[in-house]
Parts: sequence; C-alpha cells; structure tokens
Amino acid sequence: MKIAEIHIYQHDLPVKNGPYTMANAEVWALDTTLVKIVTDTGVVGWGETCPVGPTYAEAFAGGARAALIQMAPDLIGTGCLPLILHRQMNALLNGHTYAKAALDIAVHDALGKHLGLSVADLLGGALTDRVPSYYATGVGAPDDIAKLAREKRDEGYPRLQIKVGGRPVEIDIETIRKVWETVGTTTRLAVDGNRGWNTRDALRVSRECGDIPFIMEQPCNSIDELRQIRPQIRHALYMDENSVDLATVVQAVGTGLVDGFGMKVTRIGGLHPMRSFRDICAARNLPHTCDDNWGGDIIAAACTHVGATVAPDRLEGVWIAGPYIDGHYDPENGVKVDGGHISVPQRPGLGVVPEETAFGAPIASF
Ligand code: 0XW
Ligand code: MG
Repeated sequence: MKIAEIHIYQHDLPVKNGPYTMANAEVWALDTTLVKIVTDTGVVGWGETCPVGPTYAEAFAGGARAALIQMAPDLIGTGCLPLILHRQMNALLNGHTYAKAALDIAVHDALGKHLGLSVADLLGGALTDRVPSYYATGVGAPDDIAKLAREKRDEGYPRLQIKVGGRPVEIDIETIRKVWETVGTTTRLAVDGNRGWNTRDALRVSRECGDIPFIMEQPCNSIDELRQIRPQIRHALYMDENSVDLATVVQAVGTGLVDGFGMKVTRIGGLHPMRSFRDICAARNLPHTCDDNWGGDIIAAACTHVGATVAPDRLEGVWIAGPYIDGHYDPENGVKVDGGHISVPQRPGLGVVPEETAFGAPIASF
C-alpha cells in the first residue's frame, strides 16, 4: 500500500473562555493543520499538528504547512508504513518534526484501517480502554486557580497541572500554596513553568514549597539551567519543551537529569518516535505524559492511543485540548474527557473520522 494523494487543510480552533495563558504564550485561537492521505488502495488516513501559538516552541502553524508542502510532492508513491515514511521525510527535509508528525499520524491511521487494527494495537497493544487525563489550569490569580483546582478535582481529574511563570515568583508561590491547601493529596500536582523561571526563582519555589509534593515541569529555559538546579531542588524534575528529539531524551535519561517527561507526540515527530520514547522511559522506569500542544479530535485520538500502550504506573496522563474547545471533527466518535479520563477509541486506525466539510477546501493537494 502506497501513498497516492496528500491533501493539506487549515482550520481555526477558538479557545473556549479564552485566553489560555502560559509563561511564554497567551492564546485566544489556535491555527491547526490537518493532513489527509489517500492510499493507492483507497484507504484514507488523517493527521494533525497544532502548535500552541508561535512563541511556545520553535514551531508555528505557517511553518508546519510550509514544511508539509515542501515534502508532499516527493512522498507520493512512498510506502504507507511508518519507518519507510520517516526515512523518506528525513531524506527530503532536515528537522521540522512537528510537521512530519502530521503525516506520521495519517500513515498510522491508514495502516490501522487497512489491517483492521486500532492505532494502539499498531503501537504494541492497548493495556487499557480508558486512560487518565490531567487538567492544565493556565496562569491565573491564586484564588481563581485554587477554585478551578477544586472544580477539576471534583470532576474526577487524577492530576492537575498548575501553570506558573511570566510574573513575580511570589504570586506563583502563593498560587501553589493555595491549590495545595484546597486539594491536598486528593489529586496529584504538577507545577509547569513552561521555561518561564530563571534558576533563582526555581530554587526559591522548591525551597519555600518544600512541604508540597508536586513535580516541577520544565521550570527554566535550557537544559543547562535544569542541570544547574537539579542537585539543589527538593522536587522531582520533569522535562517538557527541551525534549525535542530522541537523542536529547536518551541523554537526559542516561545522565539522570530528570525524573520524567511531559512529552508531545508532534514535538518528537509522531507516533513512531513516540513509541521509541515510551520504550526508553520504560527501560529506566520513568513516568511521562502523552500530550500535544493543542488540536482537535485527530491529535487527541493519537495521544489517547499511545497513552493506552504505556504501563499505567508510568502514565502521568493524556492531555487533550478537548475541554478548551467547542465541538468535534467527528460528531459521533469525538475524543472527550469524562470524569477526568478518556475512553480509547475502539475502531480501526485512530477511530475518529472527521466530517470533511468542517475544514473547507484543502489549501494544497498533491
Ligand atoms: C498542558 N500542555 C500539554 C498543553 C499546552 O499546550 C502546553 C502543555 C504543557 O505541558 O506545556
Ligand atoms: Mg509542560
């Protein structure tokens, strides 16, 4: 089975009750890119990539589409198999993993449909039919975030991620403490700096909140800064934005730099490298999330399928943008958080089929 057609679509996803605020980004609407492949046997596969604005990472929506348009003509006729696809994409374009991920997801979807297997089964096999999610709060006033934390805990989220950074660190400390006083150990806590603290602030938070059991996610901008704070902090350290490729992951795991990861399917290049990432973490028993930046049902399904293949004691949760978005691409089988958990789609491939009219005409077809 070979790739016979590639169609690229652009779609806007407004943020419900926006903006969504992080240390380095404030977003009101996200610009997502969808890819549809059609194989020479007539099977259709969908992929998606949606950077969360242009400042969160070295990625932006226009870049994703430019990279896809650059590669697409020379991918027609390529085998619809993940390894073959990655070899060909890497021969055509250096880097740009977040764009390649959309094609990787589409190939997994098509291959699953062709074989009658879910994407989770293609990735080795689902260990569960329902994965835990976690709720990310956005950066906000201490009392508001504590109230939100209580609401989300009551909805059933087994984990909350409190966003901090981009403001005086005293307000971050007050927020963390108020959340802790409100929810205590009834849900697990991550504090995500999204690269927003300097080492001074990270050390102060860890010192002044030493009694609060949260994991500290990507507090500072660079790997060097993480290395600097690592021996001095009292909290488990997770890497998110810095884990841009498998080489970096191997280095971080092998040197004991981190205790786990926030991992995004599109940042690492798609489900094929995500599977390797999962297995590297398994070899050292390191927990991690299965997330993405943003996006609709396609990316949500991809994250949920891979999450279902992670040993439950290592899965920190699957984050999807569903709770911040109105509507679904697939009105019947859209991927939803319910009681803080997500049901794994059971049909072949990703198990979600978008209503094509939702995206209008493709911006490019090959
Ligand atoms: C909560 N997330 C997975 C979604 C946002 O795009 C960023 C992010 C993170 O952990 O940094
Ligand atoms: Mg993060």
